Amino acid sequence: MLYPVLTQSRLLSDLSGVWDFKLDNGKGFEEKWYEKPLKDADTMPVPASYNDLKEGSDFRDHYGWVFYQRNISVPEYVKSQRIVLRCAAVTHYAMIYLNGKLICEHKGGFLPFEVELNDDLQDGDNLLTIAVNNVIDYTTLPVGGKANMMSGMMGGMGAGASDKPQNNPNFDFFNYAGINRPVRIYTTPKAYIKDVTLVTDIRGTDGIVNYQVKTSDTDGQEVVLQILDANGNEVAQAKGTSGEIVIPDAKLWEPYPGTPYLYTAAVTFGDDYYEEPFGVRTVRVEGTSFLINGKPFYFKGFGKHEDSAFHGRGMDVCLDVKDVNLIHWLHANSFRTSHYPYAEEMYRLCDREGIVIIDEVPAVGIGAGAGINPYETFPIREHHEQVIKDMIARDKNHPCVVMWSLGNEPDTENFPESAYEYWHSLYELAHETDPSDRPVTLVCCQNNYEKDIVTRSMDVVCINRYYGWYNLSGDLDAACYGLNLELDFWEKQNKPVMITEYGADAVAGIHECVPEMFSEEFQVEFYKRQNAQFDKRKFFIGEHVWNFADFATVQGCMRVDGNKKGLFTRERRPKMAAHYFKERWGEIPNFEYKG
Ligand code: BDP
Repeated sequence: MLYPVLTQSRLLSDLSGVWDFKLDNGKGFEEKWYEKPLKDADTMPVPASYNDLKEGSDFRDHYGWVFYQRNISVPEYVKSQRIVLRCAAVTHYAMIYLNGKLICEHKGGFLPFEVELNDDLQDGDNLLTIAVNNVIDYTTLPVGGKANMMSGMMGGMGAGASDKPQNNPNFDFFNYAGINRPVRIYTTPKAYIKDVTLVTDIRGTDGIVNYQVKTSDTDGQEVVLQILDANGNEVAQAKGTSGEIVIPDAKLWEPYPGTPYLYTAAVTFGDDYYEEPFGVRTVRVEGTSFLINGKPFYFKGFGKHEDSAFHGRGMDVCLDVKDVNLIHWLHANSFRTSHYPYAEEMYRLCDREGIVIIDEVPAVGIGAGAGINPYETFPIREHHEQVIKDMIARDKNHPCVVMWSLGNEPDTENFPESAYEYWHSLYELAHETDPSDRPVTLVCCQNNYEKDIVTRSMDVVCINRYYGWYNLSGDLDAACYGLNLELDFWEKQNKPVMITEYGADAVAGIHECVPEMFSEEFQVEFYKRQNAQFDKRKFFIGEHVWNFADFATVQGCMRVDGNKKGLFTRERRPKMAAHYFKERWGEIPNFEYKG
């Protein structure tokens, strides 16, 4: 799906601002709140999560529907155009009404969807209502469970004490909800460019671009695709809906501090014109190496979250720019969009800034506990397939995206055959769907890796490990011993292996002479000791720290004011471990680290 841009043929209007808002009291649909202006409406910014913006647990812990509302009107002179309403992400379920009529529904909180307005727009003001549901359960991604996972031991004892419905995330991040990303209106001519796909390759010093343009009409107008360099000069051109273009002496897209050079594919179809930035680069797994432009790459970075004060999970380009700058400051080169696809603006930024992304769908929490096979009890396969397809459709042209992650920490140990059947078919789907056929992975949790037959079947083995924290807590000698036992196992699999999560909570400002858990010193020691083990292994292709910054999560007895495993605090102040990694990563090149 194309990102909405302002061009010579397309008008773009951003509906960000303060909207009317109301929490559903159980009567919203019965009383048809979407038909009239909301009574006693609250104010609410868009885009943002609503949870932290008004005081009281009715907001923070609201369960169910909320209603957002505003008027929209479009000038007469655009009515000859196709007028599209596009939501970049509504978390987790959206119903859109225009003048009281339901015009669109969408499931899934992290990917865009759109609807044409032409047939429903009236002259003058139109009442736009977006009803949003935040309920997570066995049918949604991410998955909600029967009990609050973070409450751990207490969950069982308290169960049934309250009949108030509440969300119980099967995952460790706050279930921020609302209109988390921009709502925009854009126009196109009636005959328009539907999609552009760009697959790049390198032949000698030339860049090869295999392109495909989908249009609304198949006859009549011709498609022209020009390749523009970074100065806007045409370097190649082709006609027709698909073909191969050669860019002589192409400049490659390389991760920073290399040059992340971007070209633009300028597409003309009749009256429509669209511009898609892209980079010429290749990605491939060979033996135990992950190759970018044919050279073995070493991942230095983190799992992140979209998370900040006030905004919750609301899109915040200011924070994105700050984070990317901190990534550069640390000499890191990559991150995983744990545990859901991020806002499109972040990928566009990373294309420009040369940051490498592992792009993850919101499949987190696929495990139901003792004796229950999630693959038989969770009706999620169809939705999971849909989000994989939608994520790839959205992100396929980004040079920054080098690998797809099908999910985070599912049960792969208790029902190994079911898990294999489930995940391997999704692995094949992702390969079939991506025109660039990027590597595909699944991020696996600390488990009995000898029983797990899925993780080893991925293109890259991605492991989350908490030796020295959740197990062998505080004992770093034992942690290194356990880690090495496991690395010996992986060595025999002849696959590239990276750690996608490892870390220790550190409360900023807690210091100890002898490194003890929760101190900043322990966090540094934890990383120093384990990194030394990774450095000895040639097949080990990367280290992603958990987490880039402290983040909000559901309350529970294992969390003090959120998850504190960040290298930075939630306000982006560096802990000692940030300084440690800055030094370490400053010495590790992007390429050929392991020879
Ligand atoms: C891992 C999860 C991650 C958690 C982390 C932790 O993948 O979402 O936040 O553990 O416990 O298991 O800090």
